[in-house]
Amino acid sequence: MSLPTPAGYYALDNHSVRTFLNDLPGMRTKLGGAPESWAVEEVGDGNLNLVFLVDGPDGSVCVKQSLPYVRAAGESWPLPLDRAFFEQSYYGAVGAHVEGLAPRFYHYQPELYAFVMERLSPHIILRRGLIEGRRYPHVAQHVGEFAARSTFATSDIGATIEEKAEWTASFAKNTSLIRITAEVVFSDPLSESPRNRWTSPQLDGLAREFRADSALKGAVADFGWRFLTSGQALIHGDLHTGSVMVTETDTKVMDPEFSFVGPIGYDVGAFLANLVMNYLAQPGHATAADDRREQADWVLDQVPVFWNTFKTRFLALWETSARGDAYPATMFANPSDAAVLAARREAFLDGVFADAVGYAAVKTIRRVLGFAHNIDFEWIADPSRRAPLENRAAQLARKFLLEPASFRTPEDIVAGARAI
Ligand code: ADP
Ligand code: SR1
Ligand code: MG
Repeated sequence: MSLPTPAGYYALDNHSVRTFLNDLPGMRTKLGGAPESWAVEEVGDGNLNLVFLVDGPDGSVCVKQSLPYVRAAGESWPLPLDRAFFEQSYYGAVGAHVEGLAPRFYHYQPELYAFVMERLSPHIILRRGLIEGRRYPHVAQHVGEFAARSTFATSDIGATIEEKAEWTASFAKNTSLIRITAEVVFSDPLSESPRNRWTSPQLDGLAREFRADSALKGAVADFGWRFLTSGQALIHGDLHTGSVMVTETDTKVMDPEFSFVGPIGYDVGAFLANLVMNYLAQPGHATAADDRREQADWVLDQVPVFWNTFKTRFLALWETSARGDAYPATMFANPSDAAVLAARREAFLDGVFADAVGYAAVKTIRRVLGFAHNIDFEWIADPSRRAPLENRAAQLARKFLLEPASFRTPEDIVAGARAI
């Protein structure tokens, strides 16, 4: 049963979304014409929400609304509506820092748990583009830039104690989605959970073996603890390739409903993991005309591009825009302090990288053995072709977790992915 909904809430449909927008003067002007003339399509293909694209003669918008349950599971998995509040709060908190890299935000309607944003067009979801064999020359740099700017600006290096406390307190209430992550990403996949699924029977042995691997479970649990307790910055919380929309030249990061003050490496690791999974899945999308080897190589090459952009931009912001209370400039005012501060900055970024590798591993295992899989693998229709590729991803993830000393640089990740 889905949860009782508060007064004033109703789930929008293709008809009522017109009335909703027509009653918002700014939106009526933006779309132009009469509501009956607007083209409306519900395109939600995510796990949780309704998403409407509305096109009028003068413009377009996108409306996203929470449902009182997990869309991918149906009403048997109730879910509070407040994720829309946190998604729009995230845009409010980081929007100015990630100008051009996220959709423009227009309006939040609290009682409907719905908001209106820029309709991205002709953008498509990055994951789909990569599966189709397309390349996006700027995307790894753009997402690295987004991750650096959003996390730096909301960390104790880029923001004051008082500012960060506001985000920490407010986003700590995003408990429904923090719980979903704690369960479906960290604990379920290596437990006996009725929500888990995998390519069966091919991967039955893998699922059993992973659930019996105490060392692996210990490592995942350590990262689960860090996820819940490392309040380093306001993070997106779900920064996979399905949360990025692209054209050849433009990149927009969207869907930040899982945001909260957590570990920076969780965002970085999410994107890394999804590049590596796409790389490993490419042979499953090969055709007689295209063996996908070049595409796979290109995707894997984006791992260092993404990390190096993130690191360079984070360090540059630290140099120019540190106004927070951690590593305060006043404490490192002597010229002789410079080398120590530079070493501390390097060590901090090394720590983010080590975290990212661990989170990447956890997020890979959940896509093979947990509730929510990704289309990189799911769209390989033949299970006997899909299973070995998923198995490779899981084995690589196990190495990331159990042999962390072997994965200290993005080149180590590239080498590990090629070798698996
Ligand atoms: P969920 O939170 O349920 O995962 P998403 O935010 O991922 O939903 O959105 C689902 C789909 O809606 C995306 O895959 C994308 O195709 C489409 N979409 C979402 N936001 C926009 C937007 N601003 N412009 C155009 N399409 C969008
Ligand atoms: C129950 S929802 C599972 C997943 O969907 C979202 O995209 C997040 O990745 C979440 O973990
Ligand atoms: Mg979502």
